[in-house]
Amino acid sequence: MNFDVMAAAGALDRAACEARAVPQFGEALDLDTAYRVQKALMARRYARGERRVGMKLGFTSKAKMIQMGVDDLIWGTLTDAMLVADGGTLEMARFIHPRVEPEIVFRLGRRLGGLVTVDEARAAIEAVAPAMEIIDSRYAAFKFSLADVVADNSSSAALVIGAWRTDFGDLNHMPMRLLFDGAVVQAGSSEAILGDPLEALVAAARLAGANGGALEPGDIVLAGAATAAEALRPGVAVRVEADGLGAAGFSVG
Ligand code: OOG
Ligand code: MG
Repeated sequence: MNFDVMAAAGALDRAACEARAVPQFGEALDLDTAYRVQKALMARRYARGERRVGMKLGFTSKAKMIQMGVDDLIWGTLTDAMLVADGGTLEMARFIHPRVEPEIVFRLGRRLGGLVTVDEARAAIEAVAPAMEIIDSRYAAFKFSLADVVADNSSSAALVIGAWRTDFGDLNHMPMRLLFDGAVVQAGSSEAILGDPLEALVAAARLAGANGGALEPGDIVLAGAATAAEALRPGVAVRVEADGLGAAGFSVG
C-alpha cells in the first residue's frame, strides 16, 4: 500500500507538539498500517527522550464505543512525559481539545504476554490505582476512523494516577465517578470495562504478545474508560472516585 507512514507519523507528532489539529487520513489508511504509524510516532518521541512506561487500552466499554462511533478494542503506548502528578495542574494550552476519562490502572509485578487467563492476569498485578486518562485527538473536531485513532497513539495525551494499592480486593462491580468542581459529570461501574477490568489486562497481554512483545514487570496498563469522556475547560477541578479503591484529582490551568 502506498501510504507514507513516516510522513503521517511526523504530521501527528507535530500536531501534538504544536497543539494544532490535522485532517484525518480516512480511507487511505488501514488498521495494520495505522499501527505502523503509531510505532513510527513513538520512535520519534523516544528519540527526543521520552521513555515507555506501559500500555493503554481504548474502547473497552460500550459507553466509549457509542460516544466515538467505533466498535473495536485499540491500544496505545504510555510514556513518562504523559504523567501528571495526583493533585497537580494540567496546562490546557498544551492540548487541542482535551477530554478526561475515569479509568483503573494496573502495575505489573510479573511478565505477562500472549494468551493468559483472568487468574494469571490477576496474579501478575503488583498494584492497582484509580486513574484518569486525558485524551486529545490530534484530528480536527475529535473525529476519526478506527485506523486514524490508532495512528494517533489512540488519542492518549496525559495520565493522572492515584495512590497505588497492593491490598486490593474485588475490582469488578466497583462504582466509579468523574467529578468536575465537586459535581458528578459521569458515573459508571468498573464492570463496564469488558465485563471485568481484569479482562482488559488479559487483552493487553494478548495484544502485546501479538506484537512480538509482552508486558514487563513495572509496566502500567490503563484498562480503558468506564464511562464516556468529558471535555475539559480551564479552571475546573477534576476528580475520579472508585469505591473501595480510592480517588485522584487534578486541576486544569
Ligand atoms: C480514543 C481513546 C479511547 C478509552 O479509554 O476508551 C480510550 C478516543 O476516544 O479518542 O482511551
Ligand atoms: Mg482511555
